[in-house]
Amino acid sequence: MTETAVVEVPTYGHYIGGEWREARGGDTFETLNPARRDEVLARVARGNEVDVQDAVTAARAAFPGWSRTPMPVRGDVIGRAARLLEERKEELARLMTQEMGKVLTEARGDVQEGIDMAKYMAGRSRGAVGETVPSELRQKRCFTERVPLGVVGCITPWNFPMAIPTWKLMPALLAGNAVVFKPAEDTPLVAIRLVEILIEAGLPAGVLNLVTGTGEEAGHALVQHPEVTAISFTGSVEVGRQVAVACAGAGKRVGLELGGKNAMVVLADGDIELAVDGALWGAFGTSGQRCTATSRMVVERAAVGPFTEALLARVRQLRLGDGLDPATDVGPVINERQLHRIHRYSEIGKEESARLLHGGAIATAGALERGFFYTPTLFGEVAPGMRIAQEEIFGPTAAIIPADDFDAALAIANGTRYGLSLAVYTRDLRRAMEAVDRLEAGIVYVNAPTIGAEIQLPFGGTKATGNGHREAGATAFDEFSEWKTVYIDYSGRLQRAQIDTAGPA
Ligand code: UN1
Repeated sequence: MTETAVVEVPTYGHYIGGEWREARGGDTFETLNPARRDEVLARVARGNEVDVQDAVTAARAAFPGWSRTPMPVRGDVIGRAARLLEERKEELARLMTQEMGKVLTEARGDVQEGIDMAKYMAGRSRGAVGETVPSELRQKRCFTERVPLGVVGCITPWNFPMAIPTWKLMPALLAGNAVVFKPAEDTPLVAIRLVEILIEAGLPAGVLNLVTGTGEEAGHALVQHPEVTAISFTGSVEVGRQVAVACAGAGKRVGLELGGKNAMVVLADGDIELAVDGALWGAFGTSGQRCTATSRMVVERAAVGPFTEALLARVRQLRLGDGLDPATDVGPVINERQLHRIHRYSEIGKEESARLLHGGAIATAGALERGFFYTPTLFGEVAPGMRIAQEEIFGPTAAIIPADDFDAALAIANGTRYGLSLAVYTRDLRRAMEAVDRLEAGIVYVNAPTIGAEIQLPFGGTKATGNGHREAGATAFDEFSEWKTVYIDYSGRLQRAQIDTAGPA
């Protein structure tokens, strides 16, 4: 007798005010494995404005106590979270591959980026947070310090389900804020694990609240809520602009980390083999689903032939598959909607008469049909103004754009609305430095692809990529704190600045 196995799918709630609970409306949604769409990993609470209200109320109540907790004590919590992340790195990476699709080595890197950020912030908790500045008056001290904002809403994307939440949560919490965290609906499980770790590390109830759900419901309610002082958002330009408008209307501070259309400039004097290694990793790592992905290769005309030939040979060898399989080079893309969006761009490229060198199709061979797999796609003879050279595709699609010379290559690299990450490959130091000066982006690489940012440096972009904020690095607190300037006059008399300033004694 055969029986159909009934697989029990675990259910997860929101974490509000120190307890796990169902959505008030009782609604849930499913999170699934993009390598096998029929594999439902869990059912998760689907939050709406009532849940967000509960979370904000809990955060407001916890804020005074947490903001007055000494920073090194807050840092100890983050430090313990770093150790727990490290202990559970492998388990977290595997979960991430199952939920998001990126290959296991990259998932380990994503978790490692979270560990790095937690360690860095724990260390910073004992560092200086302001400066002492001389007064023009005698017996007067002036200094600055940082104060938290209040309740901060952190809205994160699915492509770096651990790294990006830690870029936001760790500095926001360390600065003394209470947080409402709304992770992407495609990757709630990794977010739930991160919240569990922060609770285990000793975060008091209400300081961190998790509301899972969609951007339209939970995200929207968080952005609109009058008692949320600031929003930190990473996602698309389109949604980011809506978030910015809503925040402007409510007088709310907002940090935006949006899209990219990153380019590597390959000059004819560069190490072509090295550039090909970089292009392959930059364009097809994480199936191209990075805001930093190298989606354009701007190649000096003399090098176009050898570069294209070598890259094409490597692209042809890329193996698609489940990210848990060590033989896989490129995992699935996140969901069906993205799969079709990526495919639409292949059609657009062909309509624009770019030359399709490889791919351009949804992959359906064998087991791939069960998941959301897209063939690594390479276009040649792409003109800088084409849509495939201007719009963020967020998939395994790259465009080779020939350039007449160095100046033309830099102009093409700079010629999009984005400004996240740009790279140059050259052996000529003068041209490398000239490119560093002239490339218009928040991050510039020399002889390395456009991906690979490290957490101890500022991360973010210019132009439509952001709104001036930088995450991580020495700038990590800027988004999550206010400056307070303190003047202490111990002269015992009224001293008027700009008026009573005396000459030398
Ligand atoms: C992103 O693409 O959203 O530099 C973040 C990198 C990673 C972070 C990427 N360290 O590619």
